[in-house]
Amino acid sequence: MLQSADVRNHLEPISMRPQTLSMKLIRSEMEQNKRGTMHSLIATICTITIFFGLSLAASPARAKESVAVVVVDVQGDFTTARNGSLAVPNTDQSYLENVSKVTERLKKSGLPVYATQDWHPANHMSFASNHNGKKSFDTIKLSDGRTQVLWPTHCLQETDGAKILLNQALITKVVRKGMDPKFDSYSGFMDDGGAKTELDKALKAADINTLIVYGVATDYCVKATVLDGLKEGYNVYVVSDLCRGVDAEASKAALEEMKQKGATIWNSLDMEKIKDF
Ligand code: VGL
Ligand code: ZN
Repeated sequence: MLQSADVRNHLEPISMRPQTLSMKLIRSEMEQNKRGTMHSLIATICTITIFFGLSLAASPARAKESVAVVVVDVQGDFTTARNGSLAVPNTDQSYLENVSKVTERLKKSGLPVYATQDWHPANHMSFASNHNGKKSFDTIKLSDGRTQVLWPTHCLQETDGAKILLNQALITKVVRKGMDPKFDSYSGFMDDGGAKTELDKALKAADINTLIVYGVATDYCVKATVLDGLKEGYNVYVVSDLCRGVDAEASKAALEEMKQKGATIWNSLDMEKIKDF
């Protein structure tokens, strides 16, 4: 015979069922609400992800270019326009006007313009006059095995021939090189002894990661500056119709080497190409 307590014990689970059910219903409703919230949260996250994914796809996944112009050694002594002592072929007045016109356009578009300047003391090792029995364009072997071309005296500090032939107002900063009599310095970044100029520091301080380079001479200072720029990690664009070389064949080979090593060679400057830099 069942005692009332036993009955209660026996029945209690049953009597609780309706309550449990309704609680379960409430709970499942709450869970559905929670799930709803979760769903809209996931949907939002998806939307944001897709949006950013698409905008990343639209602009390639690379750091935005911060661009500077580097005009290499556009100085009197390197030009026929000024009867320079080391005049590079085809550097007449129309070349200078073209360089000025394009540089002005770039400057007006907001880009800083760095101009390198060959700036030698009279006792510079690259001058033929400082080597007994040697004449201009002879070569000598240096003690470390490198070959050095001997040049006519050029770009002597404080002389007209050393002047940069660009409107001063266009130039953000002049970077001088070749002041150490012991080392030549074709590169705007450093001399042959490895001593750095101010260029890299100035560009880094201005957060520049991309260079547009042109000037003289294609086969010497432009080449060396471009190759060092690539080594330093810059994206480098060379505007070949604004470059002039000492030797035509060597200049062609120099442009090829710049390209091989990662520079982009533009035949001419197209402002359209740089508008989304
Ligand atoms: C350069 C020879 C000697 C140049 C400078 O600017 O390319 N060439 N010094
Ligand atoms: Zn020089």
